Amino acid sequence: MSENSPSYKNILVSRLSNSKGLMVGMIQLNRPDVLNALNIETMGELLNALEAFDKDKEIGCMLITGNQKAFAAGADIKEMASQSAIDMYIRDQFATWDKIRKIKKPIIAAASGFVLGGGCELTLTCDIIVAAESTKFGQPEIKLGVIPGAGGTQRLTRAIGKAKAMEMILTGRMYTAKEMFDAGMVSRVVDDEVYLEEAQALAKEIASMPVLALQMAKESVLKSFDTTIEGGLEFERKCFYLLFASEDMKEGMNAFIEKRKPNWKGK
Ligand code: DAK
Repeated sequence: MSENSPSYKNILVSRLSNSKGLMVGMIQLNRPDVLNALNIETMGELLNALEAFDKDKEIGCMLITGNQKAFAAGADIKEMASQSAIDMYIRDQFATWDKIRKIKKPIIAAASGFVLGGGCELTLTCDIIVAAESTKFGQPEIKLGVIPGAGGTQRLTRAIGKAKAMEMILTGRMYTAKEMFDAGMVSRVVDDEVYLEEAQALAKEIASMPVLALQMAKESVLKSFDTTIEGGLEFERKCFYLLFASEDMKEGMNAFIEKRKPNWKGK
């Protein structure tokens, strides 16, 4: 079912339903003339759509994609070029990027074509990256006289380690999907013809899981990036205990014992 809001100019929004009627919220970046360059308006629309899906009880998982030629070739250079440091500081137009990090439900990036700069950083903000074989990943900011500004130096380094992240960021070169899979950033590389179907199938599978457990699993995994092992284990245990207060936990365990399929309530 397509439900594009007329107020969105740069993204297409739709819902995909799985066999249980649970939904995936899909967002397609749609500025093909500029390889989906992420201008401020597009990022605002993306954030709005993600936040709406995050609050929507029917949605269990979200998917962000672009088109065959580009997931996104970075932040919009033409929009950025004339800005002063103080303009950027005062307007804080990039604050939308921080808010994407706060989305509770899992987000899958279905990547293809160019995934560069802010585009690459956007995939790193997602929770799982499925990439078409011919996808090209890169952090070319160095060639523009800057550095990654939306988490690339931090999330990429955590995803693929210091040596490879340094090479990518210091050279600005492009890397294949297979290289990024081998490096541990991409979870799955698939044929160009089917990358979107594969990503959608994965999103539907995830959307069929109990949503509170999905959210707490996501939160716990992300916690591992900014805490000690002790702190992380403690956080995980509290989430585990907390889920015993959910109806879905009772349903999941009873369904197992009664040898039937669970019927999730999302509470
Ligand atoms: N911005 C604006 N326009 C872009 C663009 C971009 N990033 N990338 C491509 N385009 C436009 C081109 O200008 C061209 O427009 P016209 O000339 O037709 O008007 C059209 O898209 C087609 O591009 P090309 O003609 O260049 O296509 P090619 O196939 O020849 O080349 C390319 C494809 C991807 C190799 C090339 O377009 C390219 O190098 N693009 C720029 C890639 C890049 O440098 N990306 C990094 C941008 S910096 C932050 C958040 C985010 C960021 C920073 C801070 N905060 C939260 C603080 C992110 C920064 C960046 O991403």
